[in-house]
Amino acid sequence: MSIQSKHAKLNAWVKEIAEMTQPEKVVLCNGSQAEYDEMIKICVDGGLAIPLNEKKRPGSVLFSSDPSDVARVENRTYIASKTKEAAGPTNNWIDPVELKNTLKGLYRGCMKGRTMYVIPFSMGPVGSNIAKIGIEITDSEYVVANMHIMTRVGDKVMDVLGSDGEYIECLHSVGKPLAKGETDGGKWPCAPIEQKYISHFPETRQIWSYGSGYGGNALLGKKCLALRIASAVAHDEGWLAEHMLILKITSPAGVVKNVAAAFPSACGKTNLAMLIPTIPGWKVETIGDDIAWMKYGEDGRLYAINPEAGFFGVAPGTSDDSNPSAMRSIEKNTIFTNVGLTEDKDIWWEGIGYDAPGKLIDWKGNEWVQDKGNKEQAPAAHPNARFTAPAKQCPVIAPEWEDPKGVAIDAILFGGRRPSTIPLVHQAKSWNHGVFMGSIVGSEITAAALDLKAGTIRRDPFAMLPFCGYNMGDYFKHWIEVGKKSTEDKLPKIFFVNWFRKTAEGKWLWPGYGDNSRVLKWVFQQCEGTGDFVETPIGKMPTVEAIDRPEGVSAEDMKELLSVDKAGWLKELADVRDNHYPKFGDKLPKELMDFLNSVEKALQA
Ligand code: SAT
Ligand code: MN
Repeated sequence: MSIQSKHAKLNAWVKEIAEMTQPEKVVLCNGSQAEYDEMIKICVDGGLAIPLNEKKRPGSVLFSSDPSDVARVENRTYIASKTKEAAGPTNNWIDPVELKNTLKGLYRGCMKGRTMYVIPFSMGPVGSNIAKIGIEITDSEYVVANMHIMTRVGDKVMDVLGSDGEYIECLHSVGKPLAKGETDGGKWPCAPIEQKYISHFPETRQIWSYGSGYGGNALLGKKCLALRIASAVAHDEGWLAEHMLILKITSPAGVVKNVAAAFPSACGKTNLAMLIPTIPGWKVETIGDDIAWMKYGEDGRLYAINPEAGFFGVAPGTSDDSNPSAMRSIEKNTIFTNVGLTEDKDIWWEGIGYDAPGKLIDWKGNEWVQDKGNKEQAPAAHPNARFTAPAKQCPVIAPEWEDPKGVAIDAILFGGRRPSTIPLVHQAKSWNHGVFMGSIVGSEITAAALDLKAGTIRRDPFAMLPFCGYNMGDYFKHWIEVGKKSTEDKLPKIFFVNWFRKTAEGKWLWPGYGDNSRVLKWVFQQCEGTGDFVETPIGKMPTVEAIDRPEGVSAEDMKELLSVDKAGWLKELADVRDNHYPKFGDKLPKELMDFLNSVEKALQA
């Protein structure tokens, strides 16, 4: 069983995998609308998907996954480089030979009773010299349909691949073979947790994923290729593959700046990328909401592309208030996963901006009636429920979002959920100081990963902790090396933001969402050299008047948001010194230790 493409190496690989996994048949995906429709029809006919109300939500469907398969699984995610040192202290490592043996055991016969799909896809505009081609083999129609939205799939990719083009091998199975005559019976297919393996072989640029059908575990173009494998490629080739949104901001005078921003999963990257400014005359447009690939242009500036073609966004909390552009993006042709279903076959989730209209079916398939008095009520939508929507449906998508040369980046932001200590915004004094800031990012844990305790703070350097495909110490060094290839005047300015400050009583100090434009305005001004700022031990900070105060934020609050909490910072840095940096041993660049020492000293002065 194989395919008859022009690419002999691909044909041979497909044949080898088909022999191992033993599917019913093999299909080479062409990326057409008819193919997408057929995938959806197979899922609907099999009881895995529910078509939504054609009048309210045309072309859209709802999937509900198995309760064991609702998010990325970090403790089942592996970087299988030849040595443990190459994977580094922050990744799970297994010897690649051993892991391949284990996986081959699992893959043997795993597609029995299913169709094996071969998906040629491009991360980045097809044919762009920044783009990379992947081939995902999968036995999941859900994956094929999602890949159609999230990447560029099909014949046009095969054309670029030609007869000997390079591609990244991405092998995926849900890990649930079917016996003769057996069907899924409407149950989301996946393997038990201890059989899930999200495996990466950075040296041979391969991805082998087994046992999960959800999100980043299964849509292998996203975190697996565009971050874990791409970060390793970028390290070797001298560019950056980052967990960053890209936005374009235009001032009332018509001046444009492009901003890339790294936040851990489920910290509001999609909301920031689609922000509607609350300050008159300013405009924000979206280029990407999750991943940025950045390379130097001939002018010594960093240019970024969004390698994806869609949004895989967190549904709960998305509303006309928090993100009207996302709400417009998901009006049609959208795949919803693990949200609530209304009686008239529309979707609903916690924080959608209105009460549940009558009786729902929750994400687990049970009847659900909203009980607002009951704070303990289990939610109708899983907290990591998602929408998959084409980026081109976003009303604020920037015209240059598919420009193959990318956009020149003026500023890079780091951030996380930090209820205390970290001010609303501060700016690095230099590129390397910015690398120091990125290296100590910490955030309160969210629901985007299954196996972590929500609510506690963990260090998530550059928001890449679960996504860096090699030794994080080498990754820090790589950022420093990248900076050496240009000069401070051309490099993006680096900022650290925190929308998530709370008072001791637990009240938000900053309204966030559209009001974050006030911080972006200061970032813009700093790039222009027109912002008002003061030098502090932790970096440059806006004067209290430099940021327009939003309604509901008192002058007192503003002062607290923009002050340096010396005691808090000294505790923060002590934690970095005692618990974070030691993990990297002699891989920790000296430059970062120097910043730790000098910032600490300045705070003590
Ligand atoms: O499941 S994904 O990895 O695609 C989403 C996320 O964790 O950001
Ligand atoms: Mn993400």
